[in-house]
Amino acid sequence: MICEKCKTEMVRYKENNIQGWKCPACGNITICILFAIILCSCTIQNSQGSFSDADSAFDEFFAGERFVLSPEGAELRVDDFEFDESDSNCYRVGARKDVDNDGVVEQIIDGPFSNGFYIDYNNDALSIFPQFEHYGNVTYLDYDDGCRILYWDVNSGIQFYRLIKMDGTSIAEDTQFLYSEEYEDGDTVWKYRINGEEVEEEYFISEINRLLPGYF
Ligand SMILES: [Ca+2]
Repeated sequence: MICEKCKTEMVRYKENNIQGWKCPACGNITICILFAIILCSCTIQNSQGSFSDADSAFDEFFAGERFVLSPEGAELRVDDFEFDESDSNCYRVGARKDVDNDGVVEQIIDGPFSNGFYIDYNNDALSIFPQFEHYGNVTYLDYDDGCRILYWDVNSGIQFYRLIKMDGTSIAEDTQFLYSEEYEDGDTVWKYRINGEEVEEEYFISEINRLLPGYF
């Protein structure tokens, strides 16, 4: 590097944590301030867990270089999962998106069938989420105010939906909708429940449309 002031060849300069180039002729020091800013920037990103940190960690998991903690605390490697993009019985690599709304991407794993989970990156460790009870199918929905996780199960006599909004590792919103066919006094009737409490059909529909706009 050439000194901008006197055009002399500069030499490497290092003092404490500051590095750069110093001109042996005029004493001009360059780069060191910029370098200090870069160091500072990297430290901030690492402490929060940046997108690139998470991406690298997921890549290392798929390369077999990292384990992921199961909800039970087991250290699982990629070989502990059977991945096959063409087989619905197997796990499939899904999208990377900010499922838990903390500003850092998660790795979604789809399958088997319509099930799935996501891998969270936090404090340089990978963990499987959800760590709460998991129902059947899972869908990830993007809304203006953040991602929602929808667990759902539908068969002839029951429709179940659990809508969750995560705030990092904690649950910010959790609503369960149950629409089921039941026998009552010898007749078959449909019952509507929100978080276990029976409600009127009209209210049930308005709430499910309010919390899942555009879904049905
Ligand atoms: Ca996240």
